Amino acid sequence: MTLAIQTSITELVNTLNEYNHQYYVLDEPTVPDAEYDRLLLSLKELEAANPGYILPNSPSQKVGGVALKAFTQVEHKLPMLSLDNAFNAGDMQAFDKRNVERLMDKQILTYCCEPKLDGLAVSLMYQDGLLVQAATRGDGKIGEDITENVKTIRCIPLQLRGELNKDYPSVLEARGEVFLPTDGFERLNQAQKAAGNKMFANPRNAAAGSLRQLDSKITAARGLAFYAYSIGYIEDAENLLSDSHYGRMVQLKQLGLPMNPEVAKVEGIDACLTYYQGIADKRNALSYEIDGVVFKIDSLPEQNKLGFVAKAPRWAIAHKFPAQEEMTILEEVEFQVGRTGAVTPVARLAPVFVGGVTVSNATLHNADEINRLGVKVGDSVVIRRAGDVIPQIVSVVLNRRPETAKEIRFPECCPVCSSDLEQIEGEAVIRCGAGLFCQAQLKESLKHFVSRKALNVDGLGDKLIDALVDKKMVKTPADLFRLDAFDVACMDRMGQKSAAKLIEALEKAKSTTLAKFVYGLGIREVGEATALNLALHFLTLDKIMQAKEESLLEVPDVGNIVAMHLNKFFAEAHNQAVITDLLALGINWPVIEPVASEDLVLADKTFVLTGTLNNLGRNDAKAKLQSLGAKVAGSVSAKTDCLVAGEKAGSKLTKAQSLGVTIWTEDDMLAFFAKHE
Ligand code: I6G
Repeated sequence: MTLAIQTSITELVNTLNEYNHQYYVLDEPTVPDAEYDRLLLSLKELEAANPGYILPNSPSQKVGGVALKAFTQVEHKLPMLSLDNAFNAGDMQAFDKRNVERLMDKQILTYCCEPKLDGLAVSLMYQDGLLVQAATRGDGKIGEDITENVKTIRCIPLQLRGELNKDYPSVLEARGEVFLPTDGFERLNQAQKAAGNKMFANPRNAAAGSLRQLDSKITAARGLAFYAYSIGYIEDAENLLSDSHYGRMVQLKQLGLPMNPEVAKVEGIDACLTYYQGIADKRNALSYEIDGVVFKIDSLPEQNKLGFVAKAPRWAIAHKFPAQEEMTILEEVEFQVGRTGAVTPVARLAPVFVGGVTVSNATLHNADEINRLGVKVGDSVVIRRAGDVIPQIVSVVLNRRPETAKEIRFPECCPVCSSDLEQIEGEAVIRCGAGLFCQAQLKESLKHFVSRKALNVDGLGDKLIDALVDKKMVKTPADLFRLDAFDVACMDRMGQKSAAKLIEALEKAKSTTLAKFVYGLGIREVGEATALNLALHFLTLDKIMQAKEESLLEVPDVGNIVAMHLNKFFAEAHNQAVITDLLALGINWPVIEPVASEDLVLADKTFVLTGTLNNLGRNDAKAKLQSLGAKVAGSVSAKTDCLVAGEKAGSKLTKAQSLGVTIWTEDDMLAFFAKHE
């Protein structure tokens, strides 16, 4: 028995040390954090029950990995610790209860809270106000000297603001997180992909990779950012620094070090849990990735009383979000044909709980992606589910590949209709060229045609459309309006009542708008905004159908490719016949009156909408702004004239404020519309 325990401990220690090496030294993690955390927890439990077998090299005895040899080693003046984790409200309540009990005289404790960035902890040493040394955390005791690279991070001051010995002490170590904002991460990965280089699995690895460049010019180009999170080592600080953690953060900010604007001070554990939920709700709107929220006892005297356990402070905790990455098995790959004929490989996975839901499918995008990942059926894969984004396979755990792993073969013809597949040079997508003659494309086109933003037919779900196509009751979108209530009532899970309702909904959907109709046709590259621009520009369907490339190019946001797809779509006899049929069956829309140019009061103005608009939906607000001549863009830039900020506006609002862009509330916008009715 004891031998078995010893063997298990040794195996766990070796495995975890290997994972640590891959993560900290090579910047090439092979397993998700959650898998690492699980193994570490098993090891800690085994060690707690068998303290005699704790190995000196056990990862439970140290904070991180070892320093990279390419950089000079730096010994931290005070250890850079790690944080204990809480995984649910119960863990947080237990943390608070422990603190209350230890501090005895207080029931409600004040906490300082902030998002936990998915970045890299660094130490910045300022001597007489000058940045003299920057180091990574390394193993907590010894890190790597990354001074030259850190100096390239634009938001990190080389000289503190204020006066020596008045505003800051002679030696001040600021600690914080270096991170790569999400847009920079995406740009970097696109560039890596285009150059045929390995892509980074997450912003943390990208930040680490960018900081550990021997050529600091490369670091400079990566767009890294930094938020301070505490003060470390100090000398000659007598009476200079606040004894509140929050107070110290504000001081750091005054000295010129960036502080996360979300940092807040709250009273008691319930307020901590509310803060956590608030950050979880706005997580997707933040411009950087986070994996939880850090809570710290605010009072430094209280922190000192609480002290440390092993390698973490008792007075701080990271309340983690559910893991966004997990490992599972790729069981099968199926090929789906979409509305435009694109053949997409879909990974069927052994179900796994990730990011708060059970996931059993992930997209593999296209053949290039399969090659890039080098994935085979049977492999252990790391999947990532962030927010509402479709789950992705981010990497393959090669050292777990079974001998039976099978190569993934792309089909040679359409898996649905057996037509030939086409690949346009330079495009990654492989398509079935059979159009609506391919049942898969027909089904998806119909789903798009009846969707909320198109004809908005109530009660016509995906399953019913699949069944109508399978039974050959519908061969074109026009056939939907020829359906007979009696035939529909005979279908599975339908009755007379639901059939009558569907026919009624179809009748109602016949009255639409030109923009929705054009969008519903599902022309490639013609989304909602382009359809609206086409409608506002040409005013009638006939003119859109007849438009030559030159006049299409006059429409905002229409370029050569969109114009080509429009011309191609309307030139096809089959599409013309379906449109004629639809119009004959009674599809109609109100005539669009030409707008006098003096009514285009927002001509040449670029608007951005953000947050929740309570009175007008996002689409209606957009349409109204466009009808007054405005351009509505997706992101804030120096070219933005006005940002309309609804409730819970996040990073776009912050960016607009920093750029001095005019900001309207929803009420401001409604008042403007009322004036220009
Ligand atoms: O790793 C960390 C991330 C963020 C931290 C931390 C933090 O505060 C927002 N704070 C401490 C005290 C430590 N690690 C040790």
